[in-house]
Amino acid sequence: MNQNPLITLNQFIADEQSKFPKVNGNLSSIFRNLQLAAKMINRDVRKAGLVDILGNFGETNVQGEEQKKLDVISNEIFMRLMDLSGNCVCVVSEEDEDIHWCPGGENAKYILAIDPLDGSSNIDVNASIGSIFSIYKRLSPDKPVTKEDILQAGIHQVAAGYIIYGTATMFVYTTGNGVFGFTLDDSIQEFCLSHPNIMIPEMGSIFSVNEGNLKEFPAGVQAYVDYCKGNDKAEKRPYSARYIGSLIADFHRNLLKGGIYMYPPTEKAPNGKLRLLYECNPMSFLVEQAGGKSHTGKHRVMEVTPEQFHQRVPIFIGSSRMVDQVLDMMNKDA
Ligand code: AHM
Ligand code: MG
Repeated sequence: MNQNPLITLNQFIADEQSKFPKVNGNLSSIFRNLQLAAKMINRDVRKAGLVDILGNFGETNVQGEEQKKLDVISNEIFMRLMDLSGNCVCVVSEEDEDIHWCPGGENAKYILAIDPLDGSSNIDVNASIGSIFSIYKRLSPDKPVTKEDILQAGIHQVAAGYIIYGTATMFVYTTGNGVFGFTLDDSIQEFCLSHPNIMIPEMGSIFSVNEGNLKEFPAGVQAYVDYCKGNDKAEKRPYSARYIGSLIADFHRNLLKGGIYMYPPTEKAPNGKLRLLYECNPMSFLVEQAGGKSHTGKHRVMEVTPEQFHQRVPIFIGSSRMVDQVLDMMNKDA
């Protein structure tokens, strides 16, 4: 019988908090509500094939009620639970053009950025999807929140993580002291520690990129993709191509096995596709905490000061030596 102690996410967070007696638990309460949101979204994702909630947003059902898409439902769940937490000032979400201000949260300390359900093209085809979050502290707690409080560079994140709704549901997060993964035990509805102190291998043999766009990538990126496919026994090339089109699924696999995920600039989209605040920054915090790297091709992702809430940046993220290699090839080409 497995003698490993059962550690739930709640227990783990409480233990971590007790190491810092001056910490007052406000962040833990946000985590409790994030966890609850994760369980509620998990429930809805799991029954999506049974109940007709896959339709397009805006359609009405037989009762004349508006049917909602899963990403809209997920967004509402996060907003409601952040409103209830009392510790969140506002939320920036991929689903909303404007900032969501939490009622009664004027004096709260934390700001949340979320992609409530990432990988939307995968929802209807039963492939892995996920939720992403990033948490910042407001800069001056005694003054009204300004744009600068929300537009902080990724290096100022106090916590970040994702929930992957895959073959199992996992909650993976960091507060800057390593990366920890918890798997949902359906029978007790608790996230249990399954992946302590995750470290990404320094070198991997998987590359994840939408090769359909290859001809539009900068020449250095095209050269790197070519290199990934080249033959070299000692370097275990050719690497394997793995791309499902769901950032969390691709990232999660590469985090555990070693690999690189890329969303390069293209002619049509010079800043790539992925959003800085709630896709690139949280993943970058996680990967760096796990010993990997994340870069836009010009800057370390977490050093980019955002200018807009929904800003996009190109991203090269994963095993450190693989990221170095693609940057090298891009520099040679520049
Ligand atoms: P979404 O937030 O609209 O779901 O888009 C983000 C997704 C990522 O999960 C994924 O890696 C990427 O878009 C895939 O884009 P593409 O289909 O252009 O390769
Ligand atoms: Mg997304």
